[in-house]
This record gives sequence, C-alpha cells and structure tokens, in this order.
Amino acid sequence: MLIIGEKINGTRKAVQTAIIDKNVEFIQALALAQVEAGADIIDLNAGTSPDREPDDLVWLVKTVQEVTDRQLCLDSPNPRALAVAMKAVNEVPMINSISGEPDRLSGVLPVAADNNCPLIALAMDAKGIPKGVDDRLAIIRRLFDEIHESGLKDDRIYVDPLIMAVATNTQCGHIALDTMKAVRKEFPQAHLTGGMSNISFGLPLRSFINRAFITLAVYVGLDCAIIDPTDNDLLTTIMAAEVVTGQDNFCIEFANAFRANKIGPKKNKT
Ligand code: THG
Repeated sequence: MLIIGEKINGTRKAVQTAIIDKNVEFIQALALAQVEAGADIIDLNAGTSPDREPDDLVWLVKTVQEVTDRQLCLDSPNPRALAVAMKAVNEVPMINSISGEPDRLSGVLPVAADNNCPLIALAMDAKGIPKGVDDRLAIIRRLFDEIHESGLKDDRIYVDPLIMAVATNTQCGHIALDTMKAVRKEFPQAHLTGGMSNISFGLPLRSFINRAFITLAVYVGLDCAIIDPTDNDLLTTIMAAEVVTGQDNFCIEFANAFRANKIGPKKNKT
C-alpha cells in the first residue's frame, strides 16, 4: 500500500495558521512525523484562498523539501498554483487532482502530462459527485479518454471514487467500494486511492469505522491510501488486510513490519 500522509492540509485550522504565520518548524515537524510513521508521499494542501494559494503552495514545497526527500503530492484544483509549485519541486510530484470539471481538466491534465506525474482522477464533474456507481464510472471512462489523449499511461493514474460520509448517506461506503471494484476490472493497470477518513465524519468511534472500511477497500484493490499515517492502528489494519486478502506473499511484509516494531500495540500518536 502506498501511503499518502494527509496532515499538511490548509483546511485544518492549525495548519492554516502555520501557513499564514510562515511557521517553518510546525510544518517541518508535521512532515517528519509522517515520514517517520511510514508515509511514502506527503500531501500538500495550501488551503482554499485562490489569491494566496500559489505562493503558499510554493512555500509548503520548499519548507517540506528542506527536511525530507519523500515524494510530494500537490493537492490543488488550481492550475496556476500547480504550475508554480511544479517549478519548485526537486522531484516529480504526484498531482491531486483532475475531475470531469472542464476548467480543472483542461488546466491540470496538461501540467501532469508534460511532467509525466502520477495523477489522481476524481469521479466527479461540473454537476458534482454522482450518487450511483454507473454515473461515476461514466465520468471515469471519459477521464481516461482524455488521459489517453494526453499521453499519460494508465499506470500513472490513481482513481479516487470519492469517499463520502456514511452518516449523511448510508450507501456511500458501498458505492465507493463498488466503484473501485469496477475500475479495477476495467482499468487493471490503474491504481485506486481515496481519502479514507471521509467515511466516518459525524460518527462516534471513527477509528473503528475507518478500519472496517479500509479492510473492505483493500479487498477490492485499494493500493494507495490518503490517511493519517501516525495512526498506527490503521497502518496495522491495512497490513493485516493485505495478509488475509492474499496480497502479502508468505506474510513477509507483515512479519517484517512487526519485527521492526512498525505495527502492533504501541503508542498511538496524534
Ligand atoms: N480525495 C483526494 N484528496 C483529498 C481527499 C480525498 N485531500 C483532502 C482530504 N480528502 C484528505 N485529507 C485530509 C486531511 C486532514 C484531515 C482529513 C482528511 C483531518 N481531519 C480531521 C478529522 O477528520 O477530524 C479534522 C480536521 C482537523 O484535524 O483540524 O485532519 O478524499 N484525492
């Protein structure tokens, strides 16, 4: 499982404050905590203020690159912010994301294609997030047509079915899982990703809901998770799910992670 650490996100109050105050130490500590916990990629979301976003995203890129060489994930729908951040990165970043929204597609896809970036593709368009699996698949097929046109290969694409809160729509866990299953079958070279904790918004005992959901997602082929990597129980659950779904040959990854004290009962940070 490729782990994208989600904690540097300007929609979180503390991160927003750190961005405004240019608090280098705070952001670098968040980056390092995620690297130490096992994040493969660090998501950078500078928040939603369109005037500030390009400068803020460049500042986040530079600040995080000073302390780690982990791959970055530029989390923005704004082509202008992505274009300037692309100039600041040391290594090819992941881009999060395109969707069927025309401006986003025409603005972001060329940036990703020109740089051969791994690219997250969301199952939504200008009309929003469709309720059902068929409509989400129709958008994803249309996105793949455009992606192929751009020259990007399927194995660069991370499809996000869009995981919504079950507290607001009881079926949305099921819909996300069925969408993943269908995408896995139709585009076997592509990857599957998503913001896992969205599922539990508004519910008590969120970590249990997250763990139940991610286990099922691993079964239908999730291979890249946007999560809080400092949640050790969640990482342990992911690896256990890979074991029981036959994705960990001879259970070697699980055994090694246990021996290295990377999973299992220990302090649960954050
Ligand atoms: N898909 C894609 N990208 C995404 C999402 C997605 N990027 C943003 C988001 N969803 C995933 N990232 C986060 C980042 C932080 C938090 C949750 C998801 C988070 N949430 C706290 C909580 O859940 O209670 C509340 C905020 C806080 O701590 O201040 O931290 O779905 N492609």
